[in-house]
Amino acid sequence: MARAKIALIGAGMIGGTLAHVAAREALGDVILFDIAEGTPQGKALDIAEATAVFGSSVALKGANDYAEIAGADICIVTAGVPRKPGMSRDDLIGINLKVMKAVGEGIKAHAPNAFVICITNPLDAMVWALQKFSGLPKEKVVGMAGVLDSARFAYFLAEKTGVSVQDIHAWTLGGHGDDMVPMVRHSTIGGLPLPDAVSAGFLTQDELDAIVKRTRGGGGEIVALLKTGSAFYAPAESAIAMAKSYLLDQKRVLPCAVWLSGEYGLSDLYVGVPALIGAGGVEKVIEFTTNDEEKAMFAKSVESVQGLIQACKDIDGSLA
Ligand code: A3D
Repeated sequence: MARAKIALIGAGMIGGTLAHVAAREALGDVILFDIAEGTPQGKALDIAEATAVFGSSVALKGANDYAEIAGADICIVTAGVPRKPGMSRDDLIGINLKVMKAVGEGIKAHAPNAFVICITNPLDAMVWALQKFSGLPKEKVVGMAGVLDSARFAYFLAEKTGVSVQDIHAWTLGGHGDDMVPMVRHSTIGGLPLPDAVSAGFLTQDELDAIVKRTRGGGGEIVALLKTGSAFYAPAESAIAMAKSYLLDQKRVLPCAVWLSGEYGLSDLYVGVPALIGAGGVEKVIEFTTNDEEKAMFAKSVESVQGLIQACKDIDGSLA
């Protein structure tokens, strides 16, 4: 069977990390695409030389021409600009919306059968716009944010309780903004929902509240430390988990920004919910039961996403 073709649109910090991980895991041949001349070629060559050390038979190539992504099985989009300290994700909308238009048209022309994972911020609005610009089926276009936000939540819980991160299952839903919704009742430590883990003495309620707050600001914490860009290792790993679920038909249930058509009482927008990812793309949306407090937090987060989508429509009339 032919190797999968993985197109990485954007060869910056996340794109380069994606290429490295995809090559190490031998997920398929990698095309690194960017508008910057030399960057994708240099990173592809560097990683290709490393394959001789870690022993992987995949091919890597850098490109500045969309024709090179022809027939890609999967496209992971990080093209655009990241945050600098003091910026919110929403401040990126003007620049990154134009980038999504170019990327969407490139994918439509050359890789219309691909499964597309968008990472560019502000995530929920950019994946919405990318689906519109590309015209690809909605179940084949998803956004990566929930896997990362949930990983941060799980890591902070592991760090505080001393329980292996492997036995912590955390869920974060809603938009990828500071009002995202860490799902305390649905997240578990060794199978115990977090309220029960508090009762059992794994951590105090105050510690749990602080972790929820830290999770919401997790991206900003890294931006403040790095000063020149945003997180890239954990975002790349998160997108790889989604890509593997599609390429290997693993049917994992992962929190992703997906198109909703009635689920959670919402339609016509992308927002983070648990979704089953398999060879068909988004094969099912899982609806968590939510109490009044969770519903209110989710509604607030959705309101922010709707505001960003409206801003996209205001900027680009073709989206209205
Ligand atoms: P960076 O290292 O700047 O890479 C972005 C790359 O995009 C650069 O190499 C640019 O040359 C390239 N680029 C710009 N315009 C175009 C274009 N029109 N076509 C093709 N390539 C282009 O950024 P990064 O890799 O650190 O981050 C990429 C994006 O991911 C940013 O928007 C971040 O905000 C976002 N991000 C999202 C998350 C989520 O969880 C959703 C996490 C971290 C970063």
